[in-house]
Amino acid sequence: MHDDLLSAMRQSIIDGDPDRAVELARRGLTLGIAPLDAINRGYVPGLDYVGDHFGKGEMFLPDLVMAGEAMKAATGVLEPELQKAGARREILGTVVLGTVKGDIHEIGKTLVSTMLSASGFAVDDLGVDVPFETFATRAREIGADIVGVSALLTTTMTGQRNVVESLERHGLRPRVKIIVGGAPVTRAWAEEIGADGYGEDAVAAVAAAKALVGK
Ligand code: B12
Repeated sequence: MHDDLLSAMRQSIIDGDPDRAVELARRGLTLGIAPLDAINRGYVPGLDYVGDHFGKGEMFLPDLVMAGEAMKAATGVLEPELQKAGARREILGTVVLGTVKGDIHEIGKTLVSTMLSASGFAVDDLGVDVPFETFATRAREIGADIVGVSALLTTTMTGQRNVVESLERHGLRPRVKIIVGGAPVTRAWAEEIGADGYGEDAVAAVAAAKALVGK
């Protein structure tokens, strides 16, 4: 169902066309496509295509930048819809979330943030390129239950280990739990660095967070 629309969404990312991506997102909502389906089955395959071709040297940095801009434009339309589901719920827990230092990838982290709030978590989103220590200082300040660390580069995922160590140094472990994610991150990596949870996508991130607060 809606295969043509989903493949047009994918193409709008490959073309790096924010206006088209927004128009298709609005059309998707009108047709009753679930926002998360539009993201995961429409737009993300476009990002994967651009990422693969960039990796092979067949697409270039401007293509990556424009694909990212188109994706942000589409999620700008879809995320408020995801958010609505979370209105007026009991708070399940507080999460400090960010993309680790040296890394400016924000799309997946922001999607995780939206899905966590839509599921009843209070989320303090620190943004991107977040210094290791900031996760710990913020978690202490607001009495967070969980710290979530995103990394999209093999060179920055090692920073997730620094965040775990920083929380230990601040005496916040094991009370404050840590979840990690991002394209190169695996469950095995999460275990190796001593994180408590891992999520391969935003839905799994919510499941991991709920398990850690016992819900
Ligand atoms: C868009 C994009 C960009 C955009 C980002 C725009 C933005 N505003 O975010 C821009 C142009 C800035 C960019 C820059 C670069 N990029 Co880039 N980028 C991508 C691309 C195509 C898509 C990433 C994305 O948004 N995916 C969609 C989201 C929804 O998925 P996600 O991020 O994986 O997030 C999901 C899960 O991972 C998980 N998750 C994410 N975070 C968290 C956190 C927690 C706690 C949990 C539980 C779960 C979780 O849930 C999310 C939602 O489902 C990827 C390729 C790819 N397919 O991943 C390359 C990619 C990540 N980039 C890459 C590279 C090399 C770069 C650059 C170094 C390029 C350069 N030469 O400058 C720079 C690095 C800049 C920096 N210092 O960070 C490489 C990384 C290679 C590697 N192994 O390290 C990739 C894989 C492309 C490739 N094949 O070569 N990039």
